[in-house]
Amino acid sequence: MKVLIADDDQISRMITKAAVEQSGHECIVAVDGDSAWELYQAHAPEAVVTDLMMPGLNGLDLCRAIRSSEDDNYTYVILVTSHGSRKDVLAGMEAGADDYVTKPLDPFNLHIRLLAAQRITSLHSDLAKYRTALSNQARTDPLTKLHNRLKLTEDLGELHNRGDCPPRDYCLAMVDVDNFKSYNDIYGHQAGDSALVAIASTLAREVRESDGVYRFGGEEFLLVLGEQSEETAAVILERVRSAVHDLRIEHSGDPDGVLTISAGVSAFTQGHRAGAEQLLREADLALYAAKASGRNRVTL
Ligand code: GH3
Ligand code: MG
Ligand code: MG
Ligand code: MG
Repeated sequence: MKVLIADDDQISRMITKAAVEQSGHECIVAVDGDSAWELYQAHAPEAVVTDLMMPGLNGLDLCRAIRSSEDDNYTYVILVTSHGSRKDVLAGMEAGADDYVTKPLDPFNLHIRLLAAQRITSLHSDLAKYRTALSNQARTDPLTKLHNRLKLTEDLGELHNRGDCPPRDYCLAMVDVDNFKSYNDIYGHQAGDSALVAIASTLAREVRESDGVYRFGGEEFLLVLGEQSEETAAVILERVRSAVHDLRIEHSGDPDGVLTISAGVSAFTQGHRAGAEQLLREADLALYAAKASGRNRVTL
């Protein structure tokens, strides 16, 4: 572990440092509470061994500062206190410390506490990884590996709620596979799944890394194209439509003989500041028009 030691007394500092190093850990040493706080922020140590009484920021202040700044990483805090000061220990634990050792410091005593520190911080880091993995999974469509509707709702919310700044111009494109029910009927559900995967990766390939590609529902996808005019978005969607056509996935139930998509585009501009819900409705209406006028096309 990376262990931060904070003590204003030079002899105590040396004794603690020797003990921590003897336990096999890397040391960062601070001569008072304020520099400890700075070093903590710069180095993100897994554990802190801190004296209670220090000029400026004391051990309790340091504990509180650490606890209120933590997000996913947990820092294990051990207080070094004088003998017999129960009140100090209680205050320290209430401020967020995990454990304490008394002066004069017994290296063995500190060693066994650092073992516990290692176990607890490693548990916390496993938990954080697990949380991240779960959160990603909840936002990913298992079939196509695209982002799902939950992630779309969050991303659109973020676009529209950027403090005082109005959202930048962007476009939405609602994409729907043509005559897909009959594709399933003719070729089977498994072939349908494979076709959706192929179409999904084509959509992702044809737009920029910074654009959003989501599986909206069954055979519907949504594209979020950042900083694009509606006309440019239509050009991009035309390229996407053509790329899906060029996959040449045979579909005997479709007039084109291959699987195709239709798309409806809507735009958020400074002149038309509709909310996300409204833009989704507009894209859906445009998609409906694309379907009504013959499919395999893009409509604004
Ligand atoms: P249109 O051109 O008007 O969009 O016709 P369509 O047949 O594509 O539209 P409809 O909404 O009638 O049918 C959608 C089909 O998509 C029905 C459903 O079984 C299929 N579908 C939805 N999700 C999946 C999926 O995950 N896998 C497979 N294989 N099929 C799916
Ligand atoms: Mg002191
Ligand atoms: Mg549909
Ligand atoms: Mg369809």
